[in-house]
Amino acid sequence: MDSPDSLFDEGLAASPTPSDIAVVGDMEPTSSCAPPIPGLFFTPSLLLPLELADQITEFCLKHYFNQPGVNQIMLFGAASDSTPGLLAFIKHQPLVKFTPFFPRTPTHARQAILNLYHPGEGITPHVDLLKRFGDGIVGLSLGSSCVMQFTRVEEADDNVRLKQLFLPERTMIVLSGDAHYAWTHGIEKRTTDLVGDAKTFRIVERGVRLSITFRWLLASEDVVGLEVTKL
Ligand SMILES: O=C(O)CCC(=O)C(=O)O
Repeated sequence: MDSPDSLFDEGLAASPTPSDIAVVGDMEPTSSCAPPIPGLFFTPSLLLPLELADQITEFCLKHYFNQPGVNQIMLFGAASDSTPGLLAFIKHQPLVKFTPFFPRTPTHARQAILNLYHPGEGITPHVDLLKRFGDGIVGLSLGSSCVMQFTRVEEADDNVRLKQLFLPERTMIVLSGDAHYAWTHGIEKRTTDLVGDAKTFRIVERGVRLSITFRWLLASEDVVGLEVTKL
């Protein structure tokens, strides 16, 4: 969000002081280079145009998150060639060729989950419902950055195998294959993230983050509404 209250820019500390480091405790700096997980596609330089990002964020806040306590909305859309606004942008991004999200002849309904996170909030590591969604999800970060964490399903308790990726606002991530099914993804509840490498890093304050995650539904799943086209 490009609001005067956004903490994204003001939160950058050029060189963290020892007390900054104490504040972030045991966090490890995270880079915005995708960790080597098969099926994870991320290009940090690929940004949603600012105007489109602001427009979508404003629309969602006004129409979907206009009551206290609401932090998740699900939208559904029937199989269609129609790709308005946001979907039109996504459709033309090279990353999307790694998912069957835009087949030549659309036959599957689509779903968008909108999640709103305030600083300090996150999402428990999970694998998406296997029986409901097809492979290949597309996620967008709007309004604020965050660090997404990935853990191999069969080693879910082993922090050594934890991989992390810094998702700046307006970036897009694609999870397919192993990244979608053999790894959990989640966001730790934090108000700050440590970004960079072990020698050069900065502290980034989290602001209010809206994520939009697009999935497509398997044939057996019913379509519950048609609203996804409003994005
Ligand atoms: O906020 C995000 O980027 C992730 C959302 C997510 O994993 C979900 O809704 O299942």
